[in-house]
Amino acid sequence: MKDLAHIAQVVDEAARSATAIAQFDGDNALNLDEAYAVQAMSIARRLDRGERRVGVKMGLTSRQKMEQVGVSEVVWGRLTNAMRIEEGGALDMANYVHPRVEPEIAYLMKKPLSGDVSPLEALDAVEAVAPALEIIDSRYENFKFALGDVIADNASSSGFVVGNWHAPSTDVANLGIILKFDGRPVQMGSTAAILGNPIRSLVAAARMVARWGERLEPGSIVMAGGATAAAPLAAGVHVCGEFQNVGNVEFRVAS
Ligand code: 0L1
Ligand code: MG
Repeated sequence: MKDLAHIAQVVDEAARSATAIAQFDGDNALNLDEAYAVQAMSIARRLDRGERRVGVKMGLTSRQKMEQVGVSEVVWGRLTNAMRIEEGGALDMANYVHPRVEPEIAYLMKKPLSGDVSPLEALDAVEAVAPALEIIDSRYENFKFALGDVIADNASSSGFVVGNWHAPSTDVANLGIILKFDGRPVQMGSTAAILGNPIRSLVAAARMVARWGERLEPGSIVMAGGATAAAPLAAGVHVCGEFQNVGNVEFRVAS
């Protein structure tokens, strides 16, 4: 019998102390239900320490991302206020194991959304859209994991930065993106890489959270998933995501 609460403690401690851990394999390999149960328990530990839920992240929403980590299903994780980095702010490498950054689209919800919805219904629940960057940091050694591992580890969620909000009618279906380190392009892509259109990620988020008795809450943020492969961060680097039509989003890594 697997001790899911103990596994939740292990992943939570790994994230809190920025320490790499081994995958859960053999008798401890996690199926999907077990993995999402572990994720819920590890986030409950954060909430017990005073963090607040502020939204949801979708992960592995592009082919490039799936290929990068060898996993082929969309996943979701939970965002807390402690993960948010101010736009233009700084990140301290000491709080991460091996962080990577990827450009995304963020949705701000104005109405609750849950279950099977159409793209139009999803858009009707949106208050605003913004360019965003996600910092992912798998707590597993060498960024190597199976599907159950990564779900248990909150879909590698560790930080997010949101740029300026725009009206929900803003067309974000196919925007060019350049991710730059110190002014040098390190990734290029389009928001169309996010399930063909980021609104599909919001539709998937509504469906997936409902499976766990949750809904996307008004005022919460949904990170729609990476539009390019994730780029490894290094001390001292200045990171800028340049998004066609909707502007830049930036932070720096403290040296
Ligand atoms: O946000 C993501 O797409 C990451 C999901 C987990 C896989 C990874 O750590 O790259
Ligand atoms: Mg992501």
